[in-house]
Amino acid sequence: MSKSDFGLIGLAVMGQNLVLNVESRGFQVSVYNRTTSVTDEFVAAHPGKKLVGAQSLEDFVQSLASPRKIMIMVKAGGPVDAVIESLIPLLDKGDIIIDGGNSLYTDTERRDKWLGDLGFRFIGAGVSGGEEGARKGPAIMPGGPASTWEVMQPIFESIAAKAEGEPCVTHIGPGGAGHYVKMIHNGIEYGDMQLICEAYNIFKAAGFTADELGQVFSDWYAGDLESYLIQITAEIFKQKDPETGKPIVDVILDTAGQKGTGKWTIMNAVENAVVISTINAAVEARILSSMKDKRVAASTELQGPKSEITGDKAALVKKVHDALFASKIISYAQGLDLITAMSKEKGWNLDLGKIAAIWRGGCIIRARFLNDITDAYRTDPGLSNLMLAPFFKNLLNEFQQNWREVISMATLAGIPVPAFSASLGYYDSYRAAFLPANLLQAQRDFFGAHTYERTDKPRGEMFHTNWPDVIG
Ligand code: NBP
Repeated sequence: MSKSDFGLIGLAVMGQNLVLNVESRGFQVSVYNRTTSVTDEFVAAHPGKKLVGAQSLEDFVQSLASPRKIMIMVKAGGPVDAVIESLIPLLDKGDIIIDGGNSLYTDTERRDKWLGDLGFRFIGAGVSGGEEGARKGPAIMPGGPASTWEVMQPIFESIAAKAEGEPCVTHIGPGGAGHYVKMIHNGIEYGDMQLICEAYNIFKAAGFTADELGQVFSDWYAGDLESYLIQITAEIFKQKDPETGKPIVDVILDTAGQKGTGKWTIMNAVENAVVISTINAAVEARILSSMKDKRVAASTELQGPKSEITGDKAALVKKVHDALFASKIISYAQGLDLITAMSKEKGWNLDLGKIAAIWRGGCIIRARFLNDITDAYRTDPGLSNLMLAPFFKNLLNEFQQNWREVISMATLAGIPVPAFSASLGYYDSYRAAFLPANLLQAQRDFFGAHTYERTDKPRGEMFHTNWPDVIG
């Protein structure tokens, strides 16, 4: 039998679909899974396809053409190291290992050095799009040496989604840059999802039925809010539970799960002193949602207004559209700001125009307005914040009245809108020539002699006041 062009280890949902995608582009693919019955079942389920199922890692490695191109698609963390360790004795120098899972970028940096020192080539590639994306075309964010990317480019470009005729894959940067950008993608995804949920909660308080909500989101999908997440939300509202006949959304328990990427994004933002308040609010909203028992108990203890919104439904749809769109711009602005900061910190020289361009297809955050984000960074690669690009500046100005009204309305009705509020708080703080940090500096100087700068003296010159003694 001829040697395979590509090998994949880890035949869970992502691995299986990626293999079928690669095979469908004309490549022969070898596959291996720790639990070998999974390999057998997978190969047997796809007769006539150019698949080689291996029972041992040795057979798997031997079945691959040189230089070997091996993608690992296993659970992030220890399993990735375990697979790499068992592969190392079987490989030749120059072989390429690609980690396609959601690995923490610092793990990718460590593996990049580890494998590089041993003479192997390593790519840490973020893959987005879930099961369907993996099968039909994901967005791929590969990081590693440019020379290794060039070897992988034909396969990656053939399996990636296409947007405006361009493949949704590009060489992101060295080392852990690919997994880093995937992590921020996921942070933005958290923000997007939470904002949609807050819009839903307002509509729910205004008495919208699931059918009406399905229509609102379908209409939004047909307009400027077009995105994958808006599309699936419309479908969710239309779906009925086969057991009860009720809308499925009404029988799903309101406690959200999360894996690691949202939390990692927040930790990285704190380390880089970048504000990602919308994404923070989204992660915290999931945490609060998971405290179901405490919330149910507190709901009869802590008082608040009746969560009811009245008024014209069509007018409310327009207002919430504007609040959602404005908040969404902020969520992307914050995520991209963090990428900019990290790119500087690490000397990665990341191209935000290219990153926005590959997010236009295949991935979970794909959205029509990513075309406008791409244009904004292509026009001005040094853009200091997305909000300041003329297109987005105008939109934020156009939407801000309704944005403020929706947050006020929700707040007065006691409906939590943490991500909408965090987004507006960011907008208002960012555009504030004055913030009350003068008082904060006075407090710091009072209790800790931390000193302060003065408005009437050059920056950098520090002053201290002899404050009164308040003890005793
Ligand atoms: P999982 O993350 O559920 O991992 C399951 C796979 O890992 C199985 O093939 C399992 O083999 C293998 N595995 C484990 Br667990 N420990 C192993 C070990 N010590 N040695 C060898 N293999 C081991 O699979 P997934 O949901 O397909 O995701 C794969 C990667 O892609 C993850 O990093 C995930 O975060 C990322 N990702 C997932 C999605 C998604 O929508 N699911 C989207 C984007 C990215 P076994 O069969 O023997 O247990």
